[in-house]
Amino acid sequence: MRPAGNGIDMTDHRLAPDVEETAEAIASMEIRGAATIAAGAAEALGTQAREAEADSPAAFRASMRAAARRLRETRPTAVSLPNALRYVLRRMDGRNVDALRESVTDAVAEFVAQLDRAQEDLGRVGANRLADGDTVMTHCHSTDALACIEAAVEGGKEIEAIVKETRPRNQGHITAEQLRGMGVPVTLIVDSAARRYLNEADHVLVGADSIAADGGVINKIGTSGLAVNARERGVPIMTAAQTIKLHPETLTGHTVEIEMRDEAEVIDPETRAGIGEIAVENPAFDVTPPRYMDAIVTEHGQFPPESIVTLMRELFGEGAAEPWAEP
Ligand code: RUB
Repeated sequence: MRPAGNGIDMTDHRLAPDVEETAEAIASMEIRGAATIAAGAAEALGTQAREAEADSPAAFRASMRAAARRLRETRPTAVSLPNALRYVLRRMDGRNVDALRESVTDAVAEFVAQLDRAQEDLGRVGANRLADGDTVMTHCHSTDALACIEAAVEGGKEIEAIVKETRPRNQGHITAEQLRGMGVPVTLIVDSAARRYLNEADHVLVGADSIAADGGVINKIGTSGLAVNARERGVPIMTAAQTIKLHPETLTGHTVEIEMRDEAEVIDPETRAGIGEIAVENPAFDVTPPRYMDAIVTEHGQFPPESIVTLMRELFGEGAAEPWAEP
């Protein structure tokens, strides 16, 4: 099979324009953050189901697989993306195209509702770890992490935040804005000031793109350094992550691919040329070993990182199929 450059698969199925747009938005980070990516990808599959012009169940299924493959290839690290595609494709069922279409639409609605519910539930768990008057240091922008602060604030606790700007994309600005929306006092700092300001923090709170079977937390680049510093300073650090972030392939020994992004995010080409011949690297994520993380907060409660494998087995079995692959 040879997909055309415009995203239209020439063999047996066309991708709905919304699938192509969503894929481009995920790749360019217009849609970003693991939970939001998962919801966007699932909804794009829903559009594909509605708009697929399939004259047989086999053609419909093939077009759904093609859409899932296009979405899957956008960003490699957040496992919520393939987990979302798996959730929907596994529930695709029916004897004719209409029934298949309906099963996908239902699965997408169920998936998105579940994401929202999981975030609310884990928010309440995470909020229990925060005390009235606490100051929380954040890294990047995580909707799961913010759900914990929001639940604490709604529960009447006064929380302050120290927000790392998170170079190179400055997702800390989004975090700062959303925290202000909750009425939380915010101090924005550059990433390299984190260790100094840990003296004033009661907690470090981050999200996750993937969680490995050994309890390693894969999150925005800089998380691991922050965790090591937090441990050295005696500041507890927690990851807020709904179970869609658990990486089933790590149960069978696979490692999580770390996305390398465009060097121009680090330095603009003109400034770079002025410096002279230099190498530039831009890894988007890093791995925090479980020994530097105090707790992983999920919608099923909080876990020491080393025990997350038990929950992973329960929810995902011993591995992960790829239902988008051609049979
Ligand atoms: C975002 C990031 C977030 C996690 C969790 O990276 O690392 O901490 O995705 O977010 P990027 P959420 O900006 O490169 O996508 O809790 O919203 O799923």
